Amino acid sequence: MQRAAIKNKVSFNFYFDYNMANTIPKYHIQNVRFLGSFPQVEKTPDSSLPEFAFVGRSNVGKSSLINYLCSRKKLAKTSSTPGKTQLINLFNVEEKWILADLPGYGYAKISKKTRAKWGRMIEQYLLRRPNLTCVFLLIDSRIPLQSIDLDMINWLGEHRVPFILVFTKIDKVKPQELNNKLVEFFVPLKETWEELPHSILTSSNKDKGREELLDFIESIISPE
Ligand SMILES: Nc1nc2c(ncn2[C@@H]2O[C@H](COP(=O)(O)OP(=O)(O)OP(=O)(O)O)[C@@H](O)[C@H]2O)c(=O)[nH]1
Ligand SMILES: [Mg+2]
Repeated sequence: MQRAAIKNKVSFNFYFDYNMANTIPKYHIQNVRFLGSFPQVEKTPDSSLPEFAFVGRSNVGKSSLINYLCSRKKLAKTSSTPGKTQLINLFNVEEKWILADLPGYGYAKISKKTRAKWGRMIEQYLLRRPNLTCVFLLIDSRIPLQSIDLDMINWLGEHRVPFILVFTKIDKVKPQELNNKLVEFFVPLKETWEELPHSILTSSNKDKGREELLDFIESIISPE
């Protein structure tokens, strides 16, 4: 029910805003409560709060973005070694929404068996979590579109899971180069998608995109 109702809220507009760093943060998050780590969706606690999931390839910066959004240093465990997050980690934010940190996909250096297990965990979570409201699909802005990311984008579309794209690590790319990379990124998508997914550019290291992401969440959890 919630899914259908909220799906309409996810607009598919694509625009760039390079000037997102504000000196006074618009959002101050006071309360973040860790709800636990869960090996599969069936074990996650029921909730009627809207849930936003952070999904993406290993090492793309999911946990860093979560810490940045919540202005906490060690809420979600980060690491330069891919494969740090291995379970579904849930956090209650301000008793208003739930944030889900998921394991990364596509990490070559783990065993095939573990990779398949994580893949299943993510897929089942995305299909079966009733209060899942929107997926933030994180994409490393430094590299061209990877086939595994394209597969994920198309899979989300086919299964009608609402999502937006969140480009990470934009501090690592010069603005003009970033623009070119983004234009290239969307070329294959234009072949199959009528409208391009809504996209937000972020850098957890250089404070970019926090307000826009939180504005987006706010617009869904408290419309008007
Ligand atoms: N320069 C830069 N580095 C970043 C940024 N975000 C994350 N990183 C770095 O990228 C690496 C991976 O970050 P994580 O947040 O642990 O990535 P993850 O997607 O949670 O990784 P897994 O849990 O292993 O799937 C770390 O070394 C971070 O410091 C960013 O915005 N800019
Ligand atoms: Mg992580």
